[in-house]
Amino acid sequence: HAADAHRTDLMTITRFVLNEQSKYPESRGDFTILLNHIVLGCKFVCSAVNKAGLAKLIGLAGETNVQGEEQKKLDVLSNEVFVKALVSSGRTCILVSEEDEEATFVDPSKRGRYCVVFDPLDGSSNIDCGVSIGTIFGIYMMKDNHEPTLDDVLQPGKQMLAAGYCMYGSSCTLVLSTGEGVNGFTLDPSLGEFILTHPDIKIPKKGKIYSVNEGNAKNWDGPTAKYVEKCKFPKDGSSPKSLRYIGSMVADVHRTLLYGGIFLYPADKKSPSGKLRVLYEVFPMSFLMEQAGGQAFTGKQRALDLVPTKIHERSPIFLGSFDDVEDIKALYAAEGKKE
Ligand code: P6P
Repeated sequence: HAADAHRTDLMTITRFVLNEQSKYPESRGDFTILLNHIVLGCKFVCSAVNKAGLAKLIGLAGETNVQGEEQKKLDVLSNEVFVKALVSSGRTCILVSEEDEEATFVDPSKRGRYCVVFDPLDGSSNIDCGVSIGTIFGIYMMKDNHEPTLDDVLQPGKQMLAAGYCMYGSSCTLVLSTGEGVNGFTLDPSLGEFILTHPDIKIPKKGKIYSVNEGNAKNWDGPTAKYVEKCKFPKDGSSPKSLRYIGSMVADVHRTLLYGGIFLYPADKKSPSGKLRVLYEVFPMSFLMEQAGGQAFTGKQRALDLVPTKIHERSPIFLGSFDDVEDIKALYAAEGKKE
């Protein structure tokens, strides 16, 4: 029976990636090993995040825990777990984390060919109120086999081999693309395995939702203001879009990917480059959107064409359903013609 086959034919994320990688005869399993270590990090964070509330309740996560040790902030702890997992994989040479000012250059004895950029716990300010948060990551291959340098991670997003996020919410969902579409996996805690639950995710061509922090409206530029106005007061007689804004990028992007619509973090007078970071927020989410049939735009260009010059550089971002992003691109193009 199909249902039984599904139950006994467990498509775990490891098996899924092994299947994908087997198409490349030259692959030696390095990517699969790297991914397994990222998955290990996600499992750890999922468990820690779910306990955080309880730990706080029973005083574990106060200033000190029952062992009298200084309780680490969850994002610091998550960062340490990911750095250690990635280094111990023996497949990485450079790591860039939102939590670390400088890039980590892996010791030559443990070095591999991959560069991983990640935000170990994005949106962590939302933990205390139980809002979903997440890990975001992107993977580059080092540019050439010389001594690794920052140039190996200052590559445009279109050079990424893979990108994904893990959302810690009502369930723990890992969404991944290795360049051949987007697939979603849900952690089965009884197995400790991520099981394929959302095969071949495609974002709706057009959506009914816009997602932006309206509190910044005073500082928006013309095209963004015009676009949001169009969402609320459509001139073509169509119904207004709904506003959904969680304030946690992984949650807002995950909803956009599954339901369609557009997520915006525009530039504004206070932050001319917007707020979100290029390497480990904008690029991975833009990579996923394009792989799912959507698109991602910075206000000036295709997001994945951007060439970063600093590892913590920011960029404005408009991403989501293909047609919705087209609409805002048209407004920026019209603005450009005026100048
Ligand atoms: P604002 C969370 O702090 C974060 O980095 C993203 O996860 C989220 O999309 C954004 O900032 C929210 O920013 O300015 O709307 O609170």
